[in-house]
Amino acid sequence: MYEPLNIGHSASEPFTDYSRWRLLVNDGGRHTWHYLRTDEECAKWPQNSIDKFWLGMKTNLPELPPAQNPMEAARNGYTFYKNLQAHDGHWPGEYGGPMFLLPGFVIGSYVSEMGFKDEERREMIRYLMNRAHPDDGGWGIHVEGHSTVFGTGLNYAALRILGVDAEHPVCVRARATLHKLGGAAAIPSWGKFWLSLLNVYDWEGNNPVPPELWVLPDWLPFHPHRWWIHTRTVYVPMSFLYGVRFKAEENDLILSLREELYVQDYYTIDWPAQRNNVCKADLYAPHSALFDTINIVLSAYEQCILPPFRRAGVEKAYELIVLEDENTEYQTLGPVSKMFNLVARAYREGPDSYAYKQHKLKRQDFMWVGKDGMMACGTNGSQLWDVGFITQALVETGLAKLEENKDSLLKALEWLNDSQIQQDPQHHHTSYRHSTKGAWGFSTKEQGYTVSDCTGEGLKAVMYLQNHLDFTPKLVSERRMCDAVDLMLTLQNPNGGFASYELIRGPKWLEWLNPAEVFGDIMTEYCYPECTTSVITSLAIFRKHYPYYRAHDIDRTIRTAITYLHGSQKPEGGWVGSWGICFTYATQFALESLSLVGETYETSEVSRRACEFLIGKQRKDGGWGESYKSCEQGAWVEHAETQVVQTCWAVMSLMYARYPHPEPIARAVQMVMSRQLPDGSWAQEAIEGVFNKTCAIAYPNFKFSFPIWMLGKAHGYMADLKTSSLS
Ligand code: LAN
Repeated sequence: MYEPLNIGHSASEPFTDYSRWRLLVNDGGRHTWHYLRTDEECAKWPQNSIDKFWLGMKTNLPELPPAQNPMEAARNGYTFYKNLQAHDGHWPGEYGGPMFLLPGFVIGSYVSEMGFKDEERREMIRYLMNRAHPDDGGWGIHVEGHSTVFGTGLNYAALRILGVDAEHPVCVRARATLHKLGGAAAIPSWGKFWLSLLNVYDWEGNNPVPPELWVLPDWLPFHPHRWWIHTRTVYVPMSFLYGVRFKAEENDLILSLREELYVQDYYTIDWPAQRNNVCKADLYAPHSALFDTINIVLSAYEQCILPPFRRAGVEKAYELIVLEDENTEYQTLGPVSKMFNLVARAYREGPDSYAYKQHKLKRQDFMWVGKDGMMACGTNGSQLWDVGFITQALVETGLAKLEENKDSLLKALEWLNDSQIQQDPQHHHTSYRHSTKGAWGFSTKEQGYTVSDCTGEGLKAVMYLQNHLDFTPKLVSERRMCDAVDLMLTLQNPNGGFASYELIRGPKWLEWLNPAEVFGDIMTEYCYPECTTSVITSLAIFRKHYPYYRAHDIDRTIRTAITYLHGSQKPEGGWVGSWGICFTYATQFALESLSLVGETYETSEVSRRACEFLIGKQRKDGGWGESYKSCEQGAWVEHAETQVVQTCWAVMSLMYARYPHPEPIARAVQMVMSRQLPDGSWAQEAIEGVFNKTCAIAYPNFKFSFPIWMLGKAHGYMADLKTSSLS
């Protein structure tokens, strides 16, 4: 599909003219990058600070008077960050990190004959070149990880599809690493699947993915509608594509990849023997004996399938794919299911279909051009999440009241108003969806998935803006806030905790069926301290403003949620984070929750232990630094460098707990202030987020929202401590 490209050895300079890229923000926060071909177009649509900042170009924003105290530093921070707010009120941002997503976009598009524009493919190539591991030229599961077969095999195939020659030094080096790791035969199951679609891995090398599970009765404890939503929305199209054994038509590139990816002769590989062959460097969650046994049985079934049963399963899976596409306007829940759905729809309905065109249009929402090239993102953005934090930061610090910030807050409120989901999904029960009426999702309203904590943070942000400030209109009605509350109340689990998108629907033992090898805890929902906190803190604030609405239910929910939080504290004093790194992240949330019921350092053993735990991790320079490896291991792993964002989380924790000693806080504040740049911004440091235990993911807007929040709050906090120690 792509002409071979003559690519130089260095990827440090852009392969396209960076002054021609523009970020288009429209339709409720969708953001897509466009390359302008002519000077006239460029003159009509000049590059703004948002484009320049994210492209890594000079923004030329002015130097600010040096901050004399934490509040001035926070104010300078926002003076800068305000320039990155889009016209519709939200803060667009890059959401990269995982290194197994771009190959899905490249391979999925290739096998569906859906091209990328020339500038896009050039910048994707550059991105992959820039992300190749400096030590060995391979790729890992995420940008900071060690090279694995999953990362290296898939990204190598992507580079080749995009037109890079097999003898280009980047390919030569990556191939050597892949071969050293044992070659693509030992790629984990999701990699086997992508390579099978590309027709460079035999379907016989995959464990069965039977679509028949969909036609089994819903009450079965292992029915896939009980799985964690991401796992099941990936499994839906996978089971369809497996059922029809989709594979791309052979061509020269495919024949050549069959030679390049393996250490052995492709045509002599014993494929069934590869089903459980996974390279050690990749392995995080080895198969259970139960899963291996089930696979033996299912493999036997594959030899004698019942055609009507298979057909029914394939049709049911296809129906679910269509329902998901329609529920989400073709955004789909996430980037993996997006590309599997796209391949399935392209296969069934062809390139002239509406589905094909819509998928192509929305594919763009996952692509992002950063300073190192074009990447694929973890979702179609983190819009709500970023608006939620910065608006709360501004209100809590008092920066919201400054005349200079009012317009920006009004715009943010408009965005929050527009992004609340006001109906249940179009296909609600037929697609096994939880309600959505009253929810906020993680990205946009169009994507349309309830997330418990995003609803919490969205509602909090609205209440802060509408009820704590005197200049804002009441755009979100009381009724709509009650809808959000009603929805959150449906999401509490029997142990008091809140999970991510839904209630926990399946038994814990489903984890024994985890097929993915590279991720942990993905088969069912779990309760998370982070999600629990966002929900109950928003309920508590709501209760203050509207004390008569479902007061009893709210009280009970908060009470039982606190019990869950007590129970999930680690003996050392912290909480393990699942969505941010790691203890510093989750402990911040847990202590916020505890403060709400009056549990602080002085009054609660739980809170005190948490503070002591954090204080024990403070570094000589006053900051904190935790590696993403903490999330893999469930135990604190120190980062080589102190991290601004984690330092802010730690200090926020101490302040929530009303930690009485000013000195550690003052040192941390000094550290964060010392890293502020003359224009008020902070430099990007290590990656901030994580998911499924092993995969790091970037939240680059955190380096603005949390320092602004922490510094502004610490300013008042330290003054309070002084007065209380004087009195
Ligand atoms: C996210 C991003 C946001 C995150 C929070 C809101 C922070 C969290 O508190 C709840 C869970 C949620 C919504 C979340 C779930 C898993 C996601 C969607 C991601 C980490 C972003 C990418 C990830 C998704 C699973 C990536 C695709 C990979 C697969 C394994 C399917």
